[in-house]
Amino acid sequence: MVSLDQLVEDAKRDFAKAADSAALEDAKAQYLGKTGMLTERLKALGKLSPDERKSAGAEINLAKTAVEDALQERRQALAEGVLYSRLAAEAIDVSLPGRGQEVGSLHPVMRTWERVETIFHSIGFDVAQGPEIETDWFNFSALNSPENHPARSMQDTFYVDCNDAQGKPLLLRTHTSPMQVRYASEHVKKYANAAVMPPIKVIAPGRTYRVDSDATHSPMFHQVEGLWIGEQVSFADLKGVYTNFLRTFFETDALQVRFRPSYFPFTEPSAEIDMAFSSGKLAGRWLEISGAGQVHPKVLRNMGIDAERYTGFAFGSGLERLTMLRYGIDDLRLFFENDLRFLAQFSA
Ligand code: 2U9
Repeated sequence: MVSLDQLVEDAKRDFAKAADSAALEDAKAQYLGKTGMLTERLKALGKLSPDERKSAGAEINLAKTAVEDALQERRQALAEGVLYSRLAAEAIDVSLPGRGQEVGSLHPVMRTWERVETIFHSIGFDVAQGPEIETDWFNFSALNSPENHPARSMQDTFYVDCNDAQGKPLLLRTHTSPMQVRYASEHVKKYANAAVMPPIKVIAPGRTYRVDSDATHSPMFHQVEGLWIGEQVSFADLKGVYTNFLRTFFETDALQVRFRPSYFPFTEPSAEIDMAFSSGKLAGRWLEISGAGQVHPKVLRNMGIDAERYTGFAFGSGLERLTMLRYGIDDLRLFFENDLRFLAQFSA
């Protein structure tokens, strides 16, 4: 039978040989397990006399403690080995350039949208909201748009395969005017019993749709329209409000503005509004920017307004056009390509 010292040495050697914790536990079983060598020796103590048992027991327990210490030490060494190899495998190369966190920004057309709202809000205009899928009444008929007008044809308007209560197909709104018709009609109902109807002052910005797609037209585009109706609201007011809007929007009092006679079914008289910068690449060139006019009496009546008592003006402008002129953008398609090299230039 080997000596206890030899047994302890053997255990230490076997533990050191164990390459992982499973092998180590196997080695442990040979010494400390139920039938392990040290366990067997402890069991054999029973056959000794009480005196012999005491000293032999003490020696075996010393050896057992030594084996247990060696086991514990090896367990810790193996665990550290596992940890270190994991740390080495998962090492982060802190010298790599970071992925960065890019900051998003508003689309340039949305910046214009918000800018227009801020300007008109500052002179007391409300902002209307409304559906993009409209009825024939709100989009065309209420606005005095003739039954045979080309805007109403399948080639010019996106129709939806679904009829309204009048049996007419729903459509994607071709301008933001229906929002103002809805707004004004609600306003009239709200003040039906008042002695005087407070003025209607509202702008309607939003997405609009037309069957049109080329370098200068997109099937979806943005408009902002405005409406001011009250007692004695005149064409002179239109000229003042709109000229001031343009000068504020483009941040120059040197901007020239002119009103040229035109025609729209919903306004009478009607005008095209042109503007000219006084400096820069486009200096001195008249640029068409908006349409406008005094709201047609028929349109006023369609909204439930007494056209003898109240008058007012309306205007309409493309948000893409305002944006292109403000930032010097020369191609409409840039707005819809989602190219970050373009969009990131508006992230200020
Ligand atoms: C109501 C009554 C009248 C809105 C108006 C225009 C003139 C106009 C175009 C400008 C460029 C559309 O985006 S564009 O192609 N718009 O010229 N729009 S007056 O007239 C209204 C609106 C609502 C109740």
